[in-house]
Amino acid sequence: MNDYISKPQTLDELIRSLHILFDGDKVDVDEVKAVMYAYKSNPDEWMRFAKFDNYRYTRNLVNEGNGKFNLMILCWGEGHGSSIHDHMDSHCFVKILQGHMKETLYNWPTKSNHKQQMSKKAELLYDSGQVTYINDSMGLHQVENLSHSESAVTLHLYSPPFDQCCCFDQRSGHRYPVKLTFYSKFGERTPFTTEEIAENN
Ligand code: CSS
Ligand code: FE2
Repeated sequence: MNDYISKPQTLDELIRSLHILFDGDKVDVDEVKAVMYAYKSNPDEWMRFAKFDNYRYTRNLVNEGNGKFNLMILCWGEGHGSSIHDHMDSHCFVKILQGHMKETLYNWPTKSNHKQQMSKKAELLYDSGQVTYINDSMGLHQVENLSHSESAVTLHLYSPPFDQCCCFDQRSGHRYPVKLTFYSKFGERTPFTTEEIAENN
């Protein structure tokens, strides 16, 4: 990999590198993590995608990765978090662009622990610049901005793309399907639908 691919200087260069890395059939997780890590967050480049909502985190589509991946910016207001969820057998890469995030990892509920509290595997804290990765074989997670005074912005890459996932109730392990929607696409607010109210994890 030459420097042009491995050391993207701007968000556009990062997107170009990701297109190259996802061109084939195989995904080299460490390579993708390293390239996302190498991109130095510059708010001037991603500000136009970072649209916040007062009540919950937003998902803002940045690039469709030639059908191979979805790259999106998630905006987390103070105290906003996701439910416990899976990733539909996709790769999930997350880079913190601004603020801090907490990730709580859970084991999958099994038949034997059915209707019991879900078991925590780990609690991790991430600072701006860091990159993390999860797939379903590693378990489930919940992602939160615990700060009461600072918002957070994260860059997510999912491959292959997916538009629904399963969420889980921590107290019972009960699972329910959730449709995932975009608050904006390519910097433009997506038209409001009433369906949206009950969606997203
Ligand atoms: N999976 C969540 C964010 S945490 S990886 C989502 O895409 O909405
Ligand atoms: Fe996730």
